[in-house]
Amino acid sequence: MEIVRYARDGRTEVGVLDEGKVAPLRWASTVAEVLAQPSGGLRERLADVGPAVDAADVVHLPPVDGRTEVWAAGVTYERSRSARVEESTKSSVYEKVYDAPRPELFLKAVPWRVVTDGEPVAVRDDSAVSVPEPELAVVANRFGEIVGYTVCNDMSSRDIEGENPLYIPQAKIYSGSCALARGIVPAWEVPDPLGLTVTLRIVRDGTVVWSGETGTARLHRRPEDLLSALCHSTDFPDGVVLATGTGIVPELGFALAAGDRVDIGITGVGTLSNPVVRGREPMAWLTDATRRPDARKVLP
Ligand code: DO4
Ligand code: MG
Repeated sequence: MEIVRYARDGRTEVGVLDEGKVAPLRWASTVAEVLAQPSGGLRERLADVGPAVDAADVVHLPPVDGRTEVWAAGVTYERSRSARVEESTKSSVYEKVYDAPRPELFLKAVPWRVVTDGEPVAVRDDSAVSVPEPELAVVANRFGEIVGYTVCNDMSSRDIEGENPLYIPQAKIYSGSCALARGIVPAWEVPDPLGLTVTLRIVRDGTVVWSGETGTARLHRRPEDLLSALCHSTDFPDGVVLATGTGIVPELGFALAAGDRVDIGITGVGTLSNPVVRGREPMAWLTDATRRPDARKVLP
């Protein structure tokens, strides 16, 4: 079962996807409203739905809206630590943060800038070495309780970040840099979040040109500790999505190219597949919902 946001007959709804059918929640029309609820009783509230339709008859939208922010943690796997040390002119900051009590956390995206499965992700046109970062993301409500999980692609410009860590916001936050799977899997359906397999495949001209795999067992920090650090001094009235960091980073010689496809999977949580474009212009549709790639199917 997944909490999904979708468009149908010109309306945006929030509902539950189960066995190929989508049913709208009777009591909420935004994910933000769902995440403003306490976790107690959520299971029962997710059963309070209207008539279901075939999932094929709706257009899935990213599972975030309103004031829900997407944040990300960094250097939470040994592979990420070693990759930053290799790419950066300031390697010591990454070595220090890996074991420091305070984790690295950064704002990744606001809802309108998030894309979902099937929509393009982008590499900056001033970056020569960009990569996808497949990450387990926790979804928390306004009370800081983990209510679900999803898949995040934290697209990153390695060369820009590597030049100077102060460039991280530019390397990480731009149009097309954040993709989330189309659904949020409720926490009770992911009993062992530290026992998941994460896979990444990059397809170019029909051939897999890079692939990798890791497990969330290798996370160096507990997701609840990352969330607690994030919520320490910040309120999230409509909840927050927190990507927990990548354990898969291609070697420095590899760079994503326009036309590639990025396929990510996390067992029990979901999949995310996105074509890659280059530059800002091919992502201009983000600023205007009527220009979403699938908009024709959902607008009146
Ligand atoms: O320190 C830079 C960010 C690293 C990151 O995004 C990750 O480890 O996933
Ligand atoms: Mg990352």
